[in-house]
Amino acid sequence: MIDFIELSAEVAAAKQEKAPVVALESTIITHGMPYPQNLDMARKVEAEIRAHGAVPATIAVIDGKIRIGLDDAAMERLAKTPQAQVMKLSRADLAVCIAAGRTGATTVAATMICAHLAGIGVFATGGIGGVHRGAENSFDISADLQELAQTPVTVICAGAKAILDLPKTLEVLETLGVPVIACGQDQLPAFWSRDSGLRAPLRMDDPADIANAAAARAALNIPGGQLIANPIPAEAEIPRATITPIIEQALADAARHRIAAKAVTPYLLQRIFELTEGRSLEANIALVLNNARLGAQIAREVNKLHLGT
Ligand code: PSU
Ligand code: MN
Repeated sequence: MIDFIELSAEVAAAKQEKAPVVALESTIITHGMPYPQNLDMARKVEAEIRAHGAVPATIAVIDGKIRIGLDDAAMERLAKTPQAQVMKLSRADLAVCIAAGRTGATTVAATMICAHLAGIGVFATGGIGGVHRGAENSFDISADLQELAQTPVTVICAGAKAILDLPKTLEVLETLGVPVIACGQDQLPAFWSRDSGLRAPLRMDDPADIANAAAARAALNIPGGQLIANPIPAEAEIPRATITPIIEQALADAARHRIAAKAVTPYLLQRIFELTEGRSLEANIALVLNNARLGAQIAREVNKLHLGT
């Protein structure tokens, strides 16, 4: 393997034993949540995956090395580092961060690239990037969508946030040939809310079916991954009617402060956290844990296919 990739002892042992592994991103830690809740979330998500029979691999670039699986010290260091001091890495930035020996947190796109390099096919997160509202003027479309089109990793999320333009995000995913598969319901979930008001293009409720779909895609030689949209648990959701005006307010504030490019998503998340007095963060943590659980189940099914059991 390329010498700037380092597997943690736990992940290396899992690979050796052919145990199921679930990748996790680090931008959610550095740019998605405040300290100390981010660190607490990162530890709980890993514990949840272990409790469901898989091995977690949180991915980040630390001092120019891609780390697949972080020990607690690295996790804590990352969680405490101010946003301005850690690069937010997407496909465009990964190689530069490594060459410069810097530290960066991987977005969905960069985590998919690193997971695939390490032979990990399942990745659980909160929300993916997508087509931003007003993209017809700003051209702000997350590189996460392109990555899903080309890198064979199954990504479990809770839908896309309503800070994005959800119909446009679905259209771009369809154009790129990315299967968007709702789990447990017909509707596309919208991150903090269970229902976006849009029907998901596809639905699969059984982790074994989701694993089979990934295998069939590979057998057909179709590049790219799958996006699994897993609704937030009912008891943790913020209903759409409650969150909609808050999102509108946060978007208006972002426009007023001329927030652009990579800063948009972190700004909106922080603003919504303030406007909901922390409730958005509680919901965010609940949905990530829920996705970690489903990720572990899917990884176990994928593993059975590989082992032929
Ligand atoms: N959505 C969230 N929390 C996050 C992100 C998205 O609910 O932390 C992060 C993810 O890492 C995602 C990235 O890949 O933001 C997308 O950023 P951009 O829109 O700049 O591509
Ligand atoms: Mn963007």
